[in-house]
Amino acid sequence: MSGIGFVGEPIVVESPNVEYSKNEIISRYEYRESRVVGNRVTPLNENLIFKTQRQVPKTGVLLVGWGGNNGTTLTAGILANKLKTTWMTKEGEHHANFLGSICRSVTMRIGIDDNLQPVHAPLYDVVPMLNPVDLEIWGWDISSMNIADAMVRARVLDYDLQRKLYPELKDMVPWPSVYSEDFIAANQNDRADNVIQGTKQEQLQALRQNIREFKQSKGIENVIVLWTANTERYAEVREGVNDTADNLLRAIEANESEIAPSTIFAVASILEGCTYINGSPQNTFIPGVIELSERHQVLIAGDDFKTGQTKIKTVLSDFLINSGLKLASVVSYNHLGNNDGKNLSAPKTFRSKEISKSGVIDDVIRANRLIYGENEHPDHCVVIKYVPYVGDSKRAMDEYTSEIFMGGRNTIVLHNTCEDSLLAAPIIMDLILLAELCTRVEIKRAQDEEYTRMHPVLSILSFLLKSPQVPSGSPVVHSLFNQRYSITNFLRALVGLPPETFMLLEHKIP
Ligand code: NAI
Ligand code: DG6
Repeated sequence: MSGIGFVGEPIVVESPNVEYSKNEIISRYEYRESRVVGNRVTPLNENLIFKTQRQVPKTGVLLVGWGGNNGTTLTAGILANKLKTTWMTKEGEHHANFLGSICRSVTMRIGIDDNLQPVHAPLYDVVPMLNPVDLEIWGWDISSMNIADAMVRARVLDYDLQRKLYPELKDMVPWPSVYSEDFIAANQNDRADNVIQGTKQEQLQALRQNIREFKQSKGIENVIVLWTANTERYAEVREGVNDTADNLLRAIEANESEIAPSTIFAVASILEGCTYINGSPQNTFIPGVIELSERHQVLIAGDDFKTGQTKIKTVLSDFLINSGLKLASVVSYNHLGNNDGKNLSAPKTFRSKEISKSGVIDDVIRANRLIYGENEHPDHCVVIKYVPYVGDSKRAMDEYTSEIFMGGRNTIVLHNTCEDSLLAAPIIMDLILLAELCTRVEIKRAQDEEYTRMHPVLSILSFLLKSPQVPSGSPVVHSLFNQRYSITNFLRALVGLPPETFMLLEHKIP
């Protein structure tokens, strides 16, 4: 019998390298790399031990920008799954689902069966993961509109679904937030009726108090703070202001103008020991914030959710260049009519998005010195236009031109139409679920006494982010499949399984 097998329950690895106890999974893992000096390549092995807590703590997420399209769509989507809501459209009855989430809708190969055929399992059955319907959600917004009306304002979900969820969401009212007109587009001003007054230090204290009260009132053990508010302009990195953790804390006390609202949120979150995720492109993680996260050993991840166009771009550029074709020009147009598009119509906020969207093919280019000279790079142009009529239904048009064999040209044109927030919401959920898992993982070298938490900068979440933050000195990987296998291989490592190699040697030895 042949066919792809599927395990529909939590997997248990039987190996001398893995121990399952009531509370922990301990995995002994041989990490293999090769050191290259000139043309000499030496294989290296390092023995590591992972320890994963099996009990998922009660977890809450605080969304900054809760009343926006992403925030309301995520909240409504998780609630609809929890309530198993069904709704009608002209196509018939729909059921809540988690399509678009790698944690809930993707399987990974875990081995082979007796017939040497692959067997797959859901990611959430490899190690214990938070079930999204158990997540407590709350947040802040500069707009005081309750989440039910904000969902209606977003014009993302079907009418009948909105109607069914409205009563459940109408009493959820975002907390007032930190607002600075200088950091987002002026066209957002009329939304800002829910703002914390006072100095930056007072704002920081108010946010910290919100986090503490959320924890206490709902009995939450682990809080994650996630920015899905408007894209800000880049903050200037100034010596003595935001270049070190101490300077940043002093600058907040001194009410310095160049401290962005998102940075105040990141600082509040870190000081409260809460993982902070940045879903927008701005440079929230200025050096002072990164140093603070390292000092407090609090996890951070960013920047900018990776939904449609950029995912395709990283796949296509990888496909073209790693097929030996010379990608020479990439032109990406977007138009959209939601509030994100409105905010991005200002040059300073557009610039943040342009930087984030433009860097995503750099690593695949630099890895190939056969095709590209040292400073050579394809033309790469990113255009975003605000067209209110299309609402959340973003249009992305891309043209890829490559040089092929013997002077030929290969041009690929794509047109993608999709509700932006329906792509973003499951990605936000995955960021929360994977970040939560990372708070339960500790690691050490076999010879070390003590375990440590993972490096606070969570590069493992790169699959979900356009412009991944990585630990200082670590390479940034944009290739989508490499990013995905870095997640699934990491999960395999937590239960003592070797990385996926795709070699299928069991079928190649006569
Ligand atoms: P949105 O404009 O609908 O929502 C943003 C919300 O943030 C609004 O409700 C606004 O009132 C609020 N806000 C603005 N400044 C705030 C502050 N200082 N504190 C608290 N709330 C504040 O935008 P949407 O579509 O939800 O996107 C959110 C962010 O996610 C944007 O930065 C966008 O660029 C980014 N993003 C969105 C993607 C998508 O596919 N939808 C993908 C990648 C990134
Ligand atoms: C215009 O592109 C609006 C943006 O907020 C994007 O929709 C968002 O960044 C998603 O971009 P991408 O490239 O991941 O589809």
